[in-house]
Amino acid sequence: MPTIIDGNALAATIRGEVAEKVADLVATHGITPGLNLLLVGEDPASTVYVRNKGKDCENVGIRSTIVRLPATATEDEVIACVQAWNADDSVHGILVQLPLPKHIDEHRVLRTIDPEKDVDGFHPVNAGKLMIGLDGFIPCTPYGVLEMLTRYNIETSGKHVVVVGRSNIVGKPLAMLLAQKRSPGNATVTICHTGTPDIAEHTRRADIIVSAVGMHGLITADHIRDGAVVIDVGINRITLADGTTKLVGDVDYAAVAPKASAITPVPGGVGPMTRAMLLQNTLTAAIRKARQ
Ligand code: BQF
Repeated sequence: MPTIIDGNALAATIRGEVAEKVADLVATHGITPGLNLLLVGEDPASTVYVRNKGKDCENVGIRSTIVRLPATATEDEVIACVQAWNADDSVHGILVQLPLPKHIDEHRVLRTIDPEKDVDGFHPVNAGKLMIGLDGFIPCTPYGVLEMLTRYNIETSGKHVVVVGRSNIVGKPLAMLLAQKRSPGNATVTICHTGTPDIAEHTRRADIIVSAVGMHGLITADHIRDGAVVIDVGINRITLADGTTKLVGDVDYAAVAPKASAITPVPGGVGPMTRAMLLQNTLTAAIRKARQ
């Protein structure tokens, strides 16, 4: 059976490391890192995500403030909130929970965030820095995947990675990061997406498969070559026959795990790492500010 990559345990380790460094920053500079989170509307999943991110902050000594605006808030109201936080020196990180209601231009909102406070790494400046290998902020999910590969000593150099999914949040940045000449990285990267006629044809040749699509059962045993590493970024809520719901990934875990050399579960895989790397990015933002 494969190595189960334990995202909960790894995230707990990272939270511990962040907590120590936060305490250090408080002791040496009198600076408490602060994260402000904006939630627009009442999407149940988003509400839970934001609440958990706030709790995570509390657990490591990062100050957090959650502001909720109604789904009817205007784009200008959202922008005004971000601008106020840009101007506030006690706010080191700004997170606008996505997705935003349809009448709000997401790109315009993300462009408004000060790139040095952009702990989600979604500002075009940080996307551009990532693309050319400069230190900006790496989006939390790709960052979490890199940490999983590093801390489980999974070699990427010279390997063939197939990323399924091309979102700006996961697929595209992760593919770029893994192709770069550094560690982890230096991989040959293939990106598959909805325009790929036969995804399995590509994934069967992969040493490492990352699926970030959001489609339960997309990756089956037939997609995997023996001994591949499987990273499941998908988070899908499905309803069982008895009416209860559960979280599953993109990967048919029961069928794929026996063929894999290492695999991430859902829940308890990449998801907790996403949350942990937000704390790391917020700490980094505060440290960079302290050094200015
Ligand atoms: C787990 C997210 C889609 C759209 C917007 C742990 C999270 C999820 C799962 C979590 C996600 C997904 C987040 C698990 C944050 C990841 O144990 O499997 C943690 O909190 N996530 C988000 O903030 O916005 C999203 C997915």
